[in-house]
Amino acid sequence: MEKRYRVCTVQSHVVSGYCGNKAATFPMQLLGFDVDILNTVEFSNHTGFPVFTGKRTPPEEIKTLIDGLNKNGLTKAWTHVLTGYIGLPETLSIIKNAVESLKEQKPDLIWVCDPVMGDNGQLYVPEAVIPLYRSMIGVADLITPNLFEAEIITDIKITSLATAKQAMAKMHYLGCPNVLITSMSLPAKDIPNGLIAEDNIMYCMGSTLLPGNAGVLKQPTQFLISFPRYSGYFTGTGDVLAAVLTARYQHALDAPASHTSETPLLTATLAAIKTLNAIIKRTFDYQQIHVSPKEIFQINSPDRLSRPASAVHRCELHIIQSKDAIDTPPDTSLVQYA
Ligand code: PLP
Ligand code: PXL
Repeated sequence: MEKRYRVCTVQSHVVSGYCGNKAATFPMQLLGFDVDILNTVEFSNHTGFPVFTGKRTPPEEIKTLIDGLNKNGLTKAWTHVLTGYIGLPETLSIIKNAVESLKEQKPDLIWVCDPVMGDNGQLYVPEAVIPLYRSMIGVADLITPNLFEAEIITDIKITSLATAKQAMAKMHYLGCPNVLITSMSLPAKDIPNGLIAEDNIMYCMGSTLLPGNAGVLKQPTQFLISFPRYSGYFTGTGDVLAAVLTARYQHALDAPASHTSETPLLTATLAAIKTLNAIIKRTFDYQQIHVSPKEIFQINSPDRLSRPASAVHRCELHIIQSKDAIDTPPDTSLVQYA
């Protein structure tokens, strides 16, 4: 019988556009998952617009919803939990406790945790969230920090391949068996042979260290993948990546790559990046025609009020239009160093 998967996704909701749960739901449904949606905020639109209205869900409301689900036994139906932007430390604690207690009943529940805290040196959650994430990483099966988040979690400044590897080791030490740093740049001297070193290229780095191996000092299995960086304005890319990765990771566990020693994390990451790349490329092509360079410049301004809302709107990710690329990742060759 075909296996059934049901994921609870805990992230933002926006009425208009695609980030958080709005970006994660359709791809996971398309990839065969039933999706239970828990919204941590309900905003008019993403926060890159000049204005956003709405509210965060108070932590006690999240607790009430989980209590209701528990009473009907509905949380037991979850095979996966995906968490993204949560924001409030109290909510994060509630989610951590819920996942921990579910895992006691159901040890094979998979938690994919995107520890959303900030980007490009800027923290957009209260500082109290930082130690909480550190303490919960040992409960997660797969974490997807961006470069800044990996630095905050590990207290290691990542400026090279060596420091990236140290940070990976620390996140394994904190207890997470699978880590994917979703986007980073590297100094040219560190780029392995065969990988492209150019300004418009970024890297993601993955590492797997299964807990059983830790005691025998086994080396983690690591990989580095390069992908093109497009000069436009994109919001929700990290959310799509984590969602597609969640589904693809399960698919990789169900059908392990038999011909190679490829880890499920690598198989899943290759598929997820091919899909995300196609979504970004399609969005980029649209922006090239419909958003002027001046508007892109204005949108990237730190002063949100000077951003033209209509242009920000024209930058939304083309997720629905990319359903073919979600279903079947395009056969683009990704340069990969393992
Ligand atoms: N991964 C890929 C393949 C991307 O193209 C991008 C954005 O362009 C990201 C990840 C973004 O990751 P994050 O938003 O987590 O920094
Ligand atoms: O994509 C991350 C994200 C999550 N939630 C909200 C956002 C964004 C990005 O702008 O605005 C509300």
